[in-house]
Amino acid sequence: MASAATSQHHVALIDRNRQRIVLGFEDINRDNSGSDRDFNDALFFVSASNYGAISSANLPNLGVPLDTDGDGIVDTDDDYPNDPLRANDNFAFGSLAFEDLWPYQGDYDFNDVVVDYSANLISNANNQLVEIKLDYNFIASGAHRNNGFGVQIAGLLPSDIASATSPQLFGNDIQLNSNNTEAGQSSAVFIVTDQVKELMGVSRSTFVNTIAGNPAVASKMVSMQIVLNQPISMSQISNAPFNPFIIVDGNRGQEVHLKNHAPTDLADAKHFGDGADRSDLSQGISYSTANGMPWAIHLSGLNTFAYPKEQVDITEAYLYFAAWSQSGGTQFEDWYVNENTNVDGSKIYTGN
Ligand SMILES: [Ca+2]
Ligand SMILES: [Ca+2]
Ligand SMILES: [Ca+2]
Ligand SMILES: [Ca+2]
Repeated sequence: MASAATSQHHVALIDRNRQRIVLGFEDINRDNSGSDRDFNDALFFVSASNYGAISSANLPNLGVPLDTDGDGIVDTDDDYPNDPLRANDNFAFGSLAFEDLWPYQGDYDFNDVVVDYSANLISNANNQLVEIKLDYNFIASGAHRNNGFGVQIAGLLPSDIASATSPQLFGNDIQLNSNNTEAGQSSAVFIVTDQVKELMGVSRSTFVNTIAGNPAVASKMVSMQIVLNQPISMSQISNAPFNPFIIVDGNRGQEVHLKNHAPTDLADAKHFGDGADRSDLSQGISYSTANGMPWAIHLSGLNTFAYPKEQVDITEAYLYFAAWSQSGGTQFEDWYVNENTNVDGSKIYTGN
């Protein structure tokens, strides 16, 4: 006869992932040296047509971490524990600033559109992309013009998109497909708004948050949800912010992109090479002056670029901006970090 401590020869465990009870038996007296006490000499499971009817509160867990949605990612690692199609958030954020007089350098104040972004690339249990969430927070628009803003995601076709949030449109210049991608584009393009100033609730003639002492205008957030028809490899698309651009003053063909980012299919090619622009699209060179100066900048991981005051040339506010640009971004990478020696604070917009 086994002692009280060793009399048990049967265990009942709950397998919450498969929604059943597992019964295990040890078939040799546990006080006998021949007993390996592995409790697997006979295994049964008990299932019920209504799992919720089983009282399992007192049953130990089988030892397998809980995976409620059964997608193979345990709950503690699953950002969407109740959604088998989604598993992980992949966040990136930064700030974008545009100069709108391309192909001319203009006043070069880089505050004609200033917009912060947060991107979330949502992947499934196979690390494939299933959805993109984009938040754009419009900060400033110091311009005579009412510019628009959009983003091309190279690697995604318009037909890859199941649905996208409707853009904030105020005019009639933008044509959309039924899934809210822009019509006439070979890559997926999402217009966020055609008129930043209308979006921010100000008149066309208002310079938004660039002139010291003028009334501040609240920033305006636009959230975009882009759902794919089928999961795709994460490597099929580039990293955020993808290929953002402004549309200048309702002229759909007039786009301004980050340096060496391609124009979309709807960009008017006739201005490449005009003014200060020395684009050579066949060489992948675009929106660049002869010495490598851009018309748009992206600062990864930064919340709101401290942009110049209205009509202040960025090279006078940030003393190493030109050297950074002309080096192709390899030197003075911290040109925008305020260390007193590289920034003229009197030329940065602070609201007053
Ligand atoms: Ca899961
Ligand atoms: Ca999940
Ligand atoms: Ca400007
Ligand atoms: Ca400006």
